[in-house]
Amino acid sequence: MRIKTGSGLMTVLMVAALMLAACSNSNGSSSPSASNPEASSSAPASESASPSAAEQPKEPLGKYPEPVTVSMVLGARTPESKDVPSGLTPDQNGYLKKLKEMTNIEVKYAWTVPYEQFTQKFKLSIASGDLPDVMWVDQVTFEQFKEQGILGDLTEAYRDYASPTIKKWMEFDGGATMNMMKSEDGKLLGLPSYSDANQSLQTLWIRADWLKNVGLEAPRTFEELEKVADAFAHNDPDQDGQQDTYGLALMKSLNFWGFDARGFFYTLGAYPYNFIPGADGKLVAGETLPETKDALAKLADWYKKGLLDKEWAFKDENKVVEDMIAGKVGLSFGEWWYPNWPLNLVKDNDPKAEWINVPLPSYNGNPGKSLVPRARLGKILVVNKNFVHPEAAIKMANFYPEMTKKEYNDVATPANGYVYEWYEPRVSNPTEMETNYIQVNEALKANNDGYEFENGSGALLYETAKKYANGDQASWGLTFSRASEDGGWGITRQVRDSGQIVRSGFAGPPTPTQVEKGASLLKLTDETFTKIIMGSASVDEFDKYVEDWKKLGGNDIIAEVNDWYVKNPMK
Ligand SMILES: [Ca+2]
Repeated sequence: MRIKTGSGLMTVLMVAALMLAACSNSNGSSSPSASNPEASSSAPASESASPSAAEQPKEPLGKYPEPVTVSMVLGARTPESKDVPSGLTPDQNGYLKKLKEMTNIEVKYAWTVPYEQFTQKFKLSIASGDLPDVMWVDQVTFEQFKEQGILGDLTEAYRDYASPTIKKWMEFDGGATMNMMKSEDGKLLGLPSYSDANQSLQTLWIRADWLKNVGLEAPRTFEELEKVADAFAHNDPDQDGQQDTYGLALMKSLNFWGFDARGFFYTLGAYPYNFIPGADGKLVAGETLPETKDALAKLADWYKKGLLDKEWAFKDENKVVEDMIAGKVGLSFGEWWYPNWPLNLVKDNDPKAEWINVPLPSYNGNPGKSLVPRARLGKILVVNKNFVHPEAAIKMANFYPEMTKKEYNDVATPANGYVYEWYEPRVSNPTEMETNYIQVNEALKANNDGYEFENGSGALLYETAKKYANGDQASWGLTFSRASEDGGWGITRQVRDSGQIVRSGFAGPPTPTQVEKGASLLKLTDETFTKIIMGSASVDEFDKYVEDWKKLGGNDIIAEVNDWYVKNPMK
């Protein structure tokens, strides 16, 4: 155990820790600080002499003997629950009262504003240099603060105080996201909230009842996929005697969050809109590669053959979803969550509709590999370098998951003034999807109603899956997205475990050239790709596009993302 002797930690706790370290740690090299005169002299004698203080262990939710004030700022969302007592203000939040009771941490807001005004107000604080002790920031702000040397070191506070739960969450992706929060000399400058990047993995959703009607199997190759799309467009898969269906759901943005072309591109080994490691280890822009040209040629061919909706370039996600619900399309690339929306609505509208989920087909003998982003990063917990209690920030992060435990279910309610929307930092649980999946399937196989689920959402999912097994169709969406072995998450984790994925390499904030020219380059990309697919530009326009893209800022962006990549290598 190494003991920090720098500024700020010379408190009662520190002294307690030093004494503990001196007592319990026989590794002589690691405890010179225990006898460091600076350490003992900088702590007020009256406090350090207190026996109760000396017994303070480094506990994730350990209570300070004296109140510790933490300044923060808040953009307060309107609470979702109508049960929150009217007139309650953020400083009266039940979570803050409980935090004080449990840890003696007293949050004081320098200011609070409605959520919509936060960014503007916070910019003013940054400009004036008047920053609070603990902050919950986005990645752009994090990088800016890091650059400006504003951030305090959380390395030891994390090591000594992070709860087993928080540590488990941080280690879930092998520490990859947390490593992005480190300074070049390895100091931890932020605690990230992130979700499982595999949630972005692309699979293929197909109407199995239509497959049966046209006499085909679920496609395993691109050629088979094309046959299915052709049959869905031309062979009356819904058997109503009308030519009223098309082959593949596709919305106007090729790179979106659903019903877009990502899965099609990935099937063909093309990764436009992403930076992926090239043959020489450097990152390359997927939109400039020959695989993307090939995929665009295929899409143009599908369009020409009538496998795509003629109107696809004018349809947003809502229009495409309308088509799915109306039974006009039975094939869509997408993520694990589709059954929960909108496929459940398709079934509501047509009880015969039966959806299955399969991995991306292979192409030219190569398995389809979905892109998985390097990170799905949310907010980041940081402390001001002038803040003397960085461990208090870690305790505050430990506190929220603690409050989600069963024993607090009846206490931490909106009616009691507990407003989760106002409590920061709220680090999200990246393991929830996978843990729930594993535990629910264990419980289902053992038919064990007494199973101790780690998450409340796991218990709920188990109940829902049982209802579905007993014939409740309304429970299909939740069950088939999150629990079924052949459903959304079931197939996603199968693909994950098979290793048939490609990781994007860049997960930094927008680079300077991206900020300046990214939007116009994106417009160039979208317009060119759309024209090629619609046949109003030839596929060979692609070569000219690549030249233009690079000249108009793309080359600078590639250089910048590689600069970031060198500093943030993938393990
Ligand atoms: Ca028809």
